[in-house]
Amino acid sequence: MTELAAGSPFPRVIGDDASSDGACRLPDSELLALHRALVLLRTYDERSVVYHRQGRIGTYAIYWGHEAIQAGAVHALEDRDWIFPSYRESAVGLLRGIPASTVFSWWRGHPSGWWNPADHGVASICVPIATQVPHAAGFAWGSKLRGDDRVALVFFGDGATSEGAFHEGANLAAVKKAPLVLLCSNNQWAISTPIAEQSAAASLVDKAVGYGMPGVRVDGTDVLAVHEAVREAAARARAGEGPTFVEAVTYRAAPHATADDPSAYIDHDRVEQARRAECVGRFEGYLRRRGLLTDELAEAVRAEALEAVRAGIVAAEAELPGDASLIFDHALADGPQSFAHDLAELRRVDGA
Ligand SMILES: Cc1ncc(C[n+]2csc(CCOP(=O)(O)OP(=O)(O)O)c2C)c(N)n1
Ligand SMILES: [Mg+2]
Repeated sequence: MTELAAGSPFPRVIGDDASSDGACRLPDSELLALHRALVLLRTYDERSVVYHRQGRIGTYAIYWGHEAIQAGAVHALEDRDWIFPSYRESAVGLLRGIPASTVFSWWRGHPSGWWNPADHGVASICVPIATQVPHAAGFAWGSKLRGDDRVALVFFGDGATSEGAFHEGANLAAVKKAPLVLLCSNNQWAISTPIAEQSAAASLVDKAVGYGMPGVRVDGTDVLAVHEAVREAAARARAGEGPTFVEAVTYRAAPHATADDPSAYIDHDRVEQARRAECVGRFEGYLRRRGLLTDELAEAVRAEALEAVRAGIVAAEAELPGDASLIFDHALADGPQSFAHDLAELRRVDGA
């Protein structure tokens, strides 16, 4: 079995030291905004694992190490553009103003965890693998037909590229020249299935050729490389040139989710290596080399994020239990009569 070699044989901006850092055209204010975004995502993720262990949220899909892909991509979009997340990007809405309490409520299975996608340009989180890809392709095509200049960006994993829904969405978007960015977070694992058993392609980005769209592969631990790749892809989309496949390569440094024990299948050395080269610390090193980050500022950013996240879990826990009827109310516009029987049964069994 071959895995992608450790290291970064593909474009990156953040080097190991000042002499290997590449050029970056972002203003200092944007670099610091990216840093706040990374720290907020990291803090949300780390606290979520604690809250899960305390029984305060349900099963949780950890994204530790994916923050550079998520923050780099969101910051490369315009506010009017739409984001289509999978469960791995459950908290990406925090970067668009969705309160932490809402995302915690989602993981608590509470109705206050639902949001209106139009409010923040963030679609509902999709758990069935790759189903968000055709949603995003359809949205992007609609945006083109209406001429409203909105790009869609869809997040999905390496495993998702094996799904029919990925193929259908990517193919339709390319044929219709829809303004779509297909962003693959290649963490090299689909639960316990390694990339080598997932695809025989030399790299996932090679799939772009078959759909007739450009593909670009970047180091997913380099927030600036991701930002640049997505910015260029979004510009192409906006210019009417259709979708782009961006493969952001990382290595899953945490369990698939809180219910997973990867010790039976993962390469522990690679995990250690990935944890040492993790994306938030890498970017902080870059900012320090550029004289933009001090210990005091780093501490203040962390404290602000922690406060937002702590307030979020407290607010989520303060919600009254949702009424069981909501399960049925939001399933179908015009539900079958059996729903009434099912609800009565639910109330009887659960006392709900
Ligand atoms: C249609 C469908 N099949 C199977 C599953 C079970 N499942 C949950 S996560 C996962 C792995 C997905 O891997 P990948 O696309 O690489 O995303 P990652 O979890 O690594 O972010 C699978 C198979 C599912 N959620 N949906
Ligand atoms: Mg994966």
